[in-house]
Amino acid sequence: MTFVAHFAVCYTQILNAEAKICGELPEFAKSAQTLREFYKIMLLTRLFDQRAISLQRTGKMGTYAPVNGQEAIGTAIGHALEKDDIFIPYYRDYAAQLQRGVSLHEILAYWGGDERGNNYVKTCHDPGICVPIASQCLHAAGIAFALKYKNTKNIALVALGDGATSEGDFYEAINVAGAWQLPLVFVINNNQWAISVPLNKQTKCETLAQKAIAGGFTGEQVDGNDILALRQVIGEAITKARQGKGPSLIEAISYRLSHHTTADDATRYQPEAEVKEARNKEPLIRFKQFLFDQKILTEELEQEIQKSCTEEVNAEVDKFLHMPKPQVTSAFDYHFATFPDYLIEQRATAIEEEENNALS
Ligand SMILES: Cc1ncc(C[n+]2csc(CCOP(=O)(O)OP(=O)(O)O)c2C)c(N)n1
Repeated sequence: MTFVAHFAVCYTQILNAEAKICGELPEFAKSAQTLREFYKIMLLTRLFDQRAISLQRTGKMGTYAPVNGQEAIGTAIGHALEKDDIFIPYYRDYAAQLQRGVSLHEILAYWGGDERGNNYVKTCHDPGICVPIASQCLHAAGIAFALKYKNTKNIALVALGDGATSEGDFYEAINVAGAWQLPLVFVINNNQWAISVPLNKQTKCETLAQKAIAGGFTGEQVDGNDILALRQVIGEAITKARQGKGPSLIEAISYRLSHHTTADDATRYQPEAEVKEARNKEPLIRFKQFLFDQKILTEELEQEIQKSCTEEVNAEVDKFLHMPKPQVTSAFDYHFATFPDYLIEQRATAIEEEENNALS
């Protein structure tokens, strides 16, 4: 017997859980301004997340998917992409979306069931949040194909969870990305859980990164709590795609330090000891410690950043709470180019009922 092929999956960490540098410091990490920007985005996302949960708990917004503990992934994605690239998000990508120009009040509107939350005023070429698991991978493959076909230098980046890698849509996208050498980067937020299904029940694979190998391209792991490693690895994959060298897959190892959504109770299935350990590894605390150690942050500067993030969140929440009521027809108008008869009828009934309610 002879071996006909060899594969390897590598793992990158630059800033470890003890906030110590354990890898080569990338060029971008030499800019104090860039590092403060990372911190600000991660903090803004965390504060936003807390407010969004409060809005749901007080009946002012619908079900919401928190991102606590996974802020570094979106921060790196948003920072690494160029404006004209296309980001195809799933529902834990607020940190990336806000850097793309999506307003926080638009995200709140989305979770409030308001169609205007899908209509990004400043970032209209990025698709909206995708909840049907893994379907966004195929949208991303189509988008990446179009970018290549049109000979642009832009790339597509799609985000997904660990559970999504068990879906047929994911495997089909991986296959086509490799076969057609698409300018596409897959970023998996491996937060160890798909609602209540732990990773060891999701797959027998040693890594999720290795799933790319079946598509004929590289998959690698990165510490998903390490903003420096994430920015480096995602940046390299984007450059590779932009140079016409094909797709990549990145598995970012994180932990979901929250309920799956506000409709879930993770304390019923996440082991306490595991959560405690994950809290010690979370991205914001270690990065803050690193910035203080490097004297890039001081107490005063940190408080300034806290204040400006809090003000931004307050202003966006205010905007969301004061949005004019959506048209009742918005529940119908964006699903079909041509309405089926039954929806024409339902739409007319909805308008009539709204008018009657206004009169009574
Ligand atoms: C096609 C499809 N099947 C099932 C669901 C129900 N569902 C919502 S979230 C979720 C788990 C997804 O887990 P994962 O991909 O790991 O992402 P995470 O939520 O952990 O970030 C499931 C099964 C769905 N939204 N879409």
